Amino acid sequence: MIHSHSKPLRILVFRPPLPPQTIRMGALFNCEPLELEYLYTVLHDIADVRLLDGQVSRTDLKQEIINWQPQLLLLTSMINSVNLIAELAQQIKQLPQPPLIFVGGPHAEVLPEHYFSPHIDGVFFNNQLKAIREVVLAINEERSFQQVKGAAFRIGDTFLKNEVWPVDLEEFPIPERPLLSQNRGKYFILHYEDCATVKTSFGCPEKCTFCFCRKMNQEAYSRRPLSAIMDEIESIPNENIFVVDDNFLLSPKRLQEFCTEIERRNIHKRFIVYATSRFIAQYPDLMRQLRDAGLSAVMVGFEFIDDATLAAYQKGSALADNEATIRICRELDIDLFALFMLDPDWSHAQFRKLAHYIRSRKIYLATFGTLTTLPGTDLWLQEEMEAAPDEAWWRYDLLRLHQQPKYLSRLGYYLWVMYLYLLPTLRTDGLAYFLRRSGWKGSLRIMWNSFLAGINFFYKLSLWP
Ligand code: B12
Ligand code: SF4
Repeated sequence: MIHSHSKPLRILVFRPPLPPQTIRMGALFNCEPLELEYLYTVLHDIADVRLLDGQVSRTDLKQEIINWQPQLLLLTSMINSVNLIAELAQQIKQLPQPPLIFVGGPHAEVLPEHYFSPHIDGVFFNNQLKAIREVVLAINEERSFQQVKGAAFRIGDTFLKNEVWPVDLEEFPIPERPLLSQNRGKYFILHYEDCATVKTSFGCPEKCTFCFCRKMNQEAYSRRPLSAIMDEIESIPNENIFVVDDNFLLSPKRLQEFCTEIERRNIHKRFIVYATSRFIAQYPDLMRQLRDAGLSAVMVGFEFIDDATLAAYQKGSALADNEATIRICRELDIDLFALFMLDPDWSHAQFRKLAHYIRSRKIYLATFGTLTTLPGTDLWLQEEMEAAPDEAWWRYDLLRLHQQPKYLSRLGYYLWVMYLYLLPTLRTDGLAYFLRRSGWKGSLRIMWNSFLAGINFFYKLSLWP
């Protein structure tokens, strides 16, 4: 647990544990909760701030609140924890002197109204770091905070949603990272151990209709100044850095500058980034420069294996770009995490085709999500979806089915998902790849963790289909 020196207002910042229904992939990746550290950074000079990461340590939140008596509880949430947050808030409000409860995070950024409940006092959806600081300053000075922009506050039975205000990325803070040092070794992505997280840009200018990320940041794409990013990277002791931008490889000019700065400052890191296959296919030379600057892994939304489906979802990349990406990454020895989508309307033949594609292209690192219509996306609007008042938001873990598969039983569908995940470890060339990347010990750990994730997958599905 992290806390700053004694200041007037006590603020507990909490990342809740995963809802019990969540199919845990935590054995394969767990990321530094940068959002908690950002909140610490902008608040610890005006309040006494404690950070609690419920995903790396077992925490009894209620007991923590009874013991420490914070006046403010800040909760961070994604879509899968909307119900859990509502339940937590309800329980906490039953305590004798409950704190004010504020919520933020990726889902609140697009759909703050999903958190409007009688037990929650405020929801932050834009320029959140500035907004929360304004609110805390107002509380400290005993002023009203209900007009603060970028947030919605409960007034009696209704929520008043204030206007948005522009984020000034020139001023965006460089986060202090107390949790990263305290939980050394607990944040990792597969074989990238002890991994820090950095965010350099917000939103994405592409137009994929299933994508939630491009709806964040008020549907705009904006970037932090490069000099601040380089200072931040320089200040991180960890070798591995996961850049959590939705799309890091966008501007060739900026990426050239990035490479130049890495060299000039003599920085030696390994970077894992998200990118599109169109960019990688278009700029193989720049990819080589980036590799020399430390780019070690790219996570690329391949999504589907035919152009018609890619075009139908307005994916700006074509199958030929995916093919070129496989080739370029292999030549440059960059880890390629290919992100695929599975459509519950597929027949066995279509699943077999995908399995064949993975095998024939020798793809060893891949994820398979169930094509999910996330609220707030273009797809959600196109399909005229509506959420039920008692919607089970924990189902939105991007794996679970939301409809009966067209040609398969539910079990049949999930067996395909499992098979596709296990495919690389079932092949000798896949094993050889892992051995080369992580050695015997690392490979055994990854295989053991995959096995545990598989057991967890079916255990959770049998309890909560
Ligand atoms: C890294 C990442 C992960 C990491 C975990 C990261 C984490 N910190 O918990 C891993 C890989 C484990 C992961 C898992 C999952 N993820 Co994820 N993940 C991301 C990714 C790529 C970046 C998130 C990040 O680190 N951002 C950096 C931090 C600093 O920004 P932030 O969280 O948005 O917080 C900012 C503000 O919101 C504010 N803030 C945050 N909390 C609060 C609270 C208060 C009170 C206030 C005032 C402000 C505030 O502070 C920050 C200031 O910039 C996003 C994509 C994206 N564009 O966000 C997807 C994303 C958030 N993930 C998503 C999903 C669905 C999941 C999973 C449920 C399923 C899955 N298969 O991926 C699981 C759930 C795990 C969980 N923790 O509950 C979705 C969420 C959709 C939604 N509507 O909520 C996203 C948007 C991707 C997508 N496919 O659309 N994820
Ligand atoms: S490229 Fe990626 S982040 Fe950008 S809109 Fe498409 S899916 Fe979303």
